[in-house]
Amino acid sequence: MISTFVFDETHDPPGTEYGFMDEIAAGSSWASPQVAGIVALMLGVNPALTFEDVKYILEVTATDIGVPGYDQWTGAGLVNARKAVEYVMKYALPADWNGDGNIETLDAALYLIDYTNAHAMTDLNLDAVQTTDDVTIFLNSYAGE
Ligand SMILES: [Ca+2]
Ligand SMILES: [Ca+2]
Ligand SMILES: [Ca+2]
Repeated sequence: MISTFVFDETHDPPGTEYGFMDEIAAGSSWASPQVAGIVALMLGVNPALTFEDVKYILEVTATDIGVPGYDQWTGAGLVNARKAVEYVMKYALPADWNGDGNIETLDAALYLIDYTNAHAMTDLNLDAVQTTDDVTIFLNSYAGE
C-alpha cells in the first residue's frame, strides 16, 4: 500500500539485507511504524473508522511520488499525516468544513467549492466517487442531523 521502498542494488539473497529484512519486506517494514502512528491519530479523532476507511483515507491523502498514480515501488505514495487527519475530521463532522469549531455559512460555501473542484475529501461516504449523495451527507451534517 504505502511504503518507503528501498531500492536493492545488490540483490543480496533474501534475509541478508539489513540483517533481518529481505528485499520484499524492506518497504513495508520501514513504513509500518510511521503508518501505525498516523492511524492512531486518525482513530483518536474517530474511533469508529473501519480498517477499510483508514486504508482508503491513507491512500487518497498520500502524496504521489515516482511513476504517476499508484505504482509498484511506492504504492499510493508518501503517507501524509496532516491530510489524513484532516480528512478524518471532515468525515466526522462535515458541517465544520474548515475545522475552526464553528458551523456557519462559510463552511457550506467552502464545501461546495471543494466539491465543484472535485476535491477528494468531499467524498463523504468514502466510496471513491463524488456524487450528490456526498452533498446530502454534508447538508444533513450542516442541518445538525
Ligand atoms: Ca506513484
Ligand atoms: Ca467552520
Ligand atoms: Ca462518495
